[in-house]
Amino acid sequence: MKLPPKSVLNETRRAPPGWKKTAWGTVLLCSLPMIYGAAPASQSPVVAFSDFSTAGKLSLVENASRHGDVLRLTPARPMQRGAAWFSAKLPLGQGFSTTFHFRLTDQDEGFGGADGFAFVIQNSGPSAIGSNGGAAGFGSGSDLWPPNVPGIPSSIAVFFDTCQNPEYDDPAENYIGIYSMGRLPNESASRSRLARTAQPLTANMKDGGVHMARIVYTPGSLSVFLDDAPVPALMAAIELSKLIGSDDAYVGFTAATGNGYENHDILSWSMSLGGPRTR
Ligand SMILES: [Ca+2]
Repeated sequence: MKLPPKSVLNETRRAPPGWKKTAWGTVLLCSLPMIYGAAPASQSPVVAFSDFSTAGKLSLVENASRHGDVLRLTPARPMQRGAAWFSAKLPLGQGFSTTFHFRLTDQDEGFGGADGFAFVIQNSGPSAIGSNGGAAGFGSGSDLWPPNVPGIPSSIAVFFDTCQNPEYDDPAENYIGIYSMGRLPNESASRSRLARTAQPLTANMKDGGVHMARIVYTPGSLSVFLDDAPVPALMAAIELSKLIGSDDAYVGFTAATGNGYENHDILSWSMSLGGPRTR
């Protein structure tokens, strides 16, 4: 499979002022001002699910479903994959902020839960989905892992990975990574990993408790916050239109299971659009 043009990868991996690229990702230099406080304007949310007791404008794909008042991306069964997309493209070019709560439960005994879920921005369509197992519903299937289906082209995935796959060079069974192959089918592998969290994460994402994530895009950078931490867990230099071909995109979630499994539940989801402000 061809890699994206080198200029694209170099562009997305270049650290902006105040940040430094390291072996594990891009980090904020501690001695510099708290520029990560910039976040999109507080406008009326364009996505607002306080729970999922009603379907709203969601496109549910494969094994994703509403389960009571939660969005269950996959049930805790082997070989599942699911996606849920907001049914209209959103104009993301001026920035966005999205917050969601998630809970991962009923882990299998052998793997202790797998494979995780992703918040995905994509320019492919409202029925897009990738492979199962470690591909987490956004990536291409491994040569070692049927079904060998392609990942979602023109996508960026913030992957909350809960299973360490040696074939993908995963650093742990509990980390967050940002993945894109540009216009090509995405992968959950090391060559598509633009950034990942330092290890270990303070939070155990598959402890069965409710966790909160916030993802902030300002043109040129994407930051990911976990739970109530005041600083981002990770950040990557990203220009949406250069990676996925447009500033207008579908947004939503994917998840998958393989031999290991767990319930991947989203409990709430909101998203606002707009330009930078100081929070
Ligand atoms: Ca993995």
